Amino acid sequence: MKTAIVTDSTAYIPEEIRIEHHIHMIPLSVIFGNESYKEEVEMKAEDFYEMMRRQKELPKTTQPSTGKFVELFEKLAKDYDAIISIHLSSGISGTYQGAVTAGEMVEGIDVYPFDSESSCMIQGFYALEAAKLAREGVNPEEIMKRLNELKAKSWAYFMVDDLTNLQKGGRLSGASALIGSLLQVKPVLHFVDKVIVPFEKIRTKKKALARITELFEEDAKKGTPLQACVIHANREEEAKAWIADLQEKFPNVEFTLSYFGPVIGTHLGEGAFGLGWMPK
Ligand code: MYR
Repeated sequence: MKTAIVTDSTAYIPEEIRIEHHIHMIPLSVIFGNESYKEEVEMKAEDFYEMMRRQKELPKTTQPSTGKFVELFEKLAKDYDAIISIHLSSGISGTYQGAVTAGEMVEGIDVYPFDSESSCMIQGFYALEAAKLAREGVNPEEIMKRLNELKAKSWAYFMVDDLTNLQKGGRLSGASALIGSLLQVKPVLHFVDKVIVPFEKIRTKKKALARITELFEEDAKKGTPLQACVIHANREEEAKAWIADLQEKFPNVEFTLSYFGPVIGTHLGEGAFGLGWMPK
């Protein structure tokens, strides 16, 4: 049984790692005015933040079309028996639904869409785990079971420098009065039932990062071996310093440095940070 692993660009798995693990990637796009760029292919994070800073209008983002999914799945059907397609939360993007619809349209291959209910490197960890199991010849149902087990024990908290982008892009859920009261602070955010909601109202960035570290610590001290990722929106040096600090406190945890690329960066804005983790 040969299973292909597909994920979308918002997992932000670097190209060389995708190639090494035979992970197929379908890009979402970011749109500036009339120009659309496939992220990770035509637009990299390095260029994106500078471009966003220069524009008055916020860029927009789009999911891959169902046609692009069909094209990819039909190509994979020539070499594989099944596909596991791992995507950003269905509560913030139609990408997962695109994979579901295309999976129903394509013949000759079984497609198993997986809703990460999160995004970024958390989604990347699922794709890497699925790729490892597929390489070992584990069947797709078992791989899906493992991914669902990991999902039940995975966490992600993040903070943005400014809530405006999230609010304007319509990706912040919760009572509007509460959201209004958050605009001047640095709330910690997380996913609940696939959508982004405020977790706690925190006044400063320093305190927000400390609170996220504390939430991680509560889980890490239970002793389950963990893998974790620190994710940043164009703040690599600060993210590296945070990882160094975390690594010193939690020497048994495997930390990965990752980034919010153009599509997620459009909604979170520059200066956002996140910490995600799950069992190893
Ligand atoms: C689309 O246009 O379909 C893409 C919409 C993407 C919305 C992104 C919202 C922010 C996600 C934050 C993820 C943080 C994970 C740690």
